[in-house]
Amino acid sequence: MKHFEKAGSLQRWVITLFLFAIWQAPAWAHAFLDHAEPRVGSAVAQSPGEIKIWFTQNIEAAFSSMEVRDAQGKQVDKKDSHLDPQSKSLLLVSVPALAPGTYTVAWHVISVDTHKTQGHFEFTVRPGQK
Ligand SMILES: [Cu+2]
Repeated sequence: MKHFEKAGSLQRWVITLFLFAIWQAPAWAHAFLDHAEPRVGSAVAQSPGEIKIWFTQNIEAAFSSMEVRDAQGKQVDKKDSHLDPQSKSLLLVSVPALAPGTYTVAWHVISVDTHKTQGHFEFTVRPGQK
């Protein structure tokens, strides 16, 4: 009896792993935020000049962009979001000197396999921050 219980739990484990693999597979082909500069949720002492987001895979320049909004929801970036010429997984946008406050970076991209993803994150400009 014990033997069968063991086999059963192993079987469940294998099935769980299998389902997880199937469920994960499409996500491997999507472009998600890998890391950003300024870092997601971080506070920086000075206005960054530009925002950079690295994605987990290459994205389509024509269908990918990001925008930066202040706490009032006003768009503050220079509307020049573009792919880095050297890296098709790095999206950039310029910003003027940002006043102290919290900013939201919203991005939506289409990866080279045509899948659409989007997201947003915040960072704060806080003079005196080390
Ligand atoms: Cu995909």
